[in-house]
Amino acid sequence: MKNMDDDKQRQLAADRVDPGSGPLTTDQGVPVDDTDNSLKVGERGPTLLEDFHFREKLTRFDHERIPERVVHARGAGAYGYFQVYRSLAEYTVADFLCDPSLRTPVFVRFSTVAGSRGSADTVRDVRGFATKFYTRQGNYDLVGNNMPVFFIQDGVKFPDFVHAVKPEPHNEIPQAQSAHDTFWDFVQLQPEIMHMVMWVMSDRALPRSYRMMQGFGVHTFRLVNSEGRGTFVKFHWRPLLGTHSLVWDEVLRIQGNDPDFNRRDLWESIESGAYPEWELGLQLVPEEDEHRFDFDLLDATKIIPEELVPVTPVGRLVLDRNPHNFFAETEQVAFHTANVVPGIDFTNDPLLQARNFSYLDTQLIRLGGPNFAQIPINRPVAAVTNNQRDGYHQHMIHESTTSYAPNTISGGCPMSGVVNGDLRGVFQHYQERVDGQVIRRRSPSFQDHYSQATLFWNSMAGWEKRHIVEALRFELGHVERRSVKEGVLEQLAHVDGDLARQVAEGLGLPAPAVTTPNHGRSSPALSQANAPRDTIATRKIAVLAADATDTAQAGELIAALEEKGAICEVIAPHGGTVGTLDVTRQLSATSSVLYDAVLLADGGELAGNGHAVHFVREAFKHGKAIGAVPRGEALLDAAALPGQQGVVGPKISGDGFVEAFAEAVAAHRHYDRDVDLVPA
Ligand code: HDE
Repeated sequence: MKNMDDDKQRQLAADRVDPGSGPLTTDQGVPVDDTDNSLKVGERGPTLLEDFHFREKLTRFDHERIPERVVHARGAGAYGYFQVYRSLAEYTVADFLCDPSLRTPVFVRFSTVAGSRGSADTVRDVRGFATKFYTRQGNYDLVGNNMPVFFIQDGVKFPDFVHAVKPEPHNEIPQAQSAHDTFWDFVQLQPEIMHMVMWVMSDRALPRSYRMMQGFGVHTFRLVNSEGRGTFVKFHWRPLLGTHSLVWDEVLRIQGNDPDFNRRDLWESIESGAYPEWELGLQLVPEEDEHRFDFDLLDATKIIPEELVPVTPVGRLVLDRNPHNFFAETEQVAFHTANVVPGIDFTNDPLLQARNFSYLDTQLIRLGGPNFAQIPINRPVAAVTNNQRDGYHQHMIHESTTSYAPNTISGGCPMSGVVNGDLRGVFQHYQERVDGQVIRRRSPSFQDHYSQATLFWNSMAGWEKRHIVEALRFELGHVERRSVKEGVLEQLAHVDGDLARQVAEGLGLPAPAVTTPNHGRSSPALSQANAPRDTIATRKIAVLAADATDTAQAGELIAALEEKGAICEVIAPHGGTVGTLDVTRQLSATSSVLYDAVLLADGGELAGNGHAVHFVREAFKHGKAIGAVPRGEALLDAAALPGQQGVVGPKISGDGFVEAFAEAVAAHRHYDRDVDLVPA
């Protein structure tokens, strides 16, 4: 069911305008006779200043851009709803978490971090996962990432970190990449980054789709119930489609083939009715257990291993509606970690504290003044009543004669929401006792920078470890200064000696002499190898066909795979049709990297087609499932693949083939193939 009529959509409807078929007018509503020629003295003469339409049109154009976000500039968003499974009143008074019958409207924006607005989607980077809940008690923003930890512990380091990872200041190179000297120089000097470096060098930084990645609130937050009791909480989003990644070589090629890969994927899936879904999970820690762990809950470079505190599923998020206008909605949406509602509060995590300053501050410059909460996408569905007036772009016409409190002239309005001492429904800050010396220092409980980086490494499957080593070799291979590489190797040696040695070997540098012994602990929940792989829903399968293809048979296979939720596209040497099948794209105009799997519906002609052979080899190199009907055997032979892992057919057919192929596709990637020999 499309969520057309929630409170937020009803509110937005009043702001949506359709220029329709009316006459062209100026911004003042004056009809314009001609927008193709400026007003001139004679047909070849100078343009006149009095041409107000021409001046307005150019002025508006000159002012079309607002500053892009200083980080997370590139993104894509969608509307949907959140619904809790059961009341969480035991932990929180947040209305939207206590009423299972309530669907709270949301807007979610996914993003990359380092690149500019126009950078490619598939880069090695963290992904933002920011959710605005339009609750009846006001807007709540959960501004998270697809990785559960962060680069730094204290917000005062954020400008340093961002300056280091962004393009270098002298030549603004490289775009949307961490593979350069300044980032790794920062890494070698700031060991708290090492846990996050492990995540960013892993496949988590290459999500197959925004719809197939986890989300995390990162910080420890606090839920507060009606008795004022606090419970520490970590927020987790889990995608129903599973957590899946691309491979590095593929990522590089997608950047050229489709720089909008993730954005398009989100848009198309929602347009087609395949609404992405996540489950919200909570890790709950009673206040009295604050010091139970060998790390500090306030340290955003640490996870709470799921084996210590399980993730309890509490609700679901569904995205079911694309925005109507990218700028008005996705670009102007303004998230802020301090947008909380009664029942959700902060902790003293020094990173979170800094964010609570930074997000409001950044919107003032980005959106041009203090009234940005009145922009339709940002406006709460809850009533806004206060004495804040004036400033750039005030859209409301406040009619009261007073704008101060207390007052008698307006009967004391707007007045505190506390009626007869009843505090329910108003935001009350959690009452925490804090004592301490005013001091500019990091807590000793924040000093262990390596144990969880090692935990992450130990938890990886063999192929995940291989990918991390390859990623580090690539990144450090792009660093020019030997001293920086050596400094990073020394840091890696504190995570795991073998890891440091493998990276050093690739770089042709000596392995660090001093290594820290590995503690040997692991957390299986961290490995993507342990994530469910039980569906082919929305996986894109390229069906390679040609004029001689038995299209009746291919059509049946396509129908059977689509029945399981896959999306099949027919790729052929030419456009138009082959037999009874419509060709989605001709071979020379597409690439295997845009698909999750390949079905060889024909061989003969295709076996002699370089594009087709390359397509199959490249898909194999990237670990994708390959299915071949008997007629496809010649193409399979021409591709000369070294190995059969994830290759189905051509000897089996019918239902057995469909089931076996679907299983291979659901596995997502077959990483243990020997691909070094594949010339693609
Ligand atoms: Fe952000 N971050 N951040 N960040 N962040 C911004 O806000 C900042 C941090 C995250 O789709 C900015 O509106 C500081 C952690 C997301 O619009 C800015 C610190 C996490 C988005 C800002 C952090 C995030 C942002 C830029 C360290 C994961 C995109 C434009 C103290 C939990 C939201 C803007 C969107 C955006 C500051 C650290 C996630 C400048 C100072 C940790 C998903 O305000």
